[in-house]
Amino acid sequence: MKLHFNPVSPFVRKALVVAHERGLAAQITLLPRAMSPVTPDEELNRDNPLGKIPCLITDDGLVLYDSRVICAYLDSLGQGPELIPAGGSERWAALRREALGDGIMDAGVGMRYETVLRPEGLRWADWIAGQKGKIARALDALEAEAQEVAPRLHIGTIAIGCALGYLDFRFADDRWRERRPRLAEWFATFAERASMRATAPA
Ligand SMILES: N[C@@H](CCC(=O)N[C@@H](CS)C(=O)NCC(=O)O)C(=O)O
Repeated sequence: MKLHFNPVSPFVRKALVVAHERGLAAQITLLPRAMSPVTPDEELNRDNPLGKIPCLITDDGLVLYDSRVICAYLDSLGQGPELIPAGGSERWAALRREALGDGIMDAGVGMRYETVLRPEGLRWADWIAGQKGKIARALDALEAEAQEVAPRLHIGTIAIGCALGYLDFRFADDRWRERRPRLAEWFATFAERASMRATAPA
């Protein structure tokens, strides 16, 4: 398998954590990409018309995007307990938490583009404040349910772990841990997993 990748993308990290947890990481060749919404990469665009990473090319020649599809594919291969629960309330709780983690990453990546890529005179403070509000509310919701989040490794906890890792990497000054001690405690343990250590943003 081949993966269009960048080591600082939280969505790529999510796919790679799943690959590590399923014992598949060694089967993936990484194809480094350094594109952005304003500096497209033609090779990536040929595989993913949306121009986004992660994008996986399977050994059968299937091209898969986005991270949710790739994670579901990797979960269908590999070994050990499945990361996407097959059914029941556990499935919907895991998928909902995946959406929450992905949403934090979407808001964070969007803010990063707004502050780094967009020319200074065109930046929009209200839009950035709106994204910060999404992240703050999502973190508060996770703090409120931290006890339930903790016990099981699944796609939801992986997405949340990658989202918190991205906040530490790009927005450390925002100090998300303040007022969220239970989530911070959960993440301190989760971040020590071998899969998380192997994929930490450089
Ligand atoms: N929903 C997508 C989001 C992927 C995404 O936003 N990736 C960013 C890098 S972190 C990207 O490729 N941005 C380039 C662009 O938007 O043109 C997923 O889950 O894979």
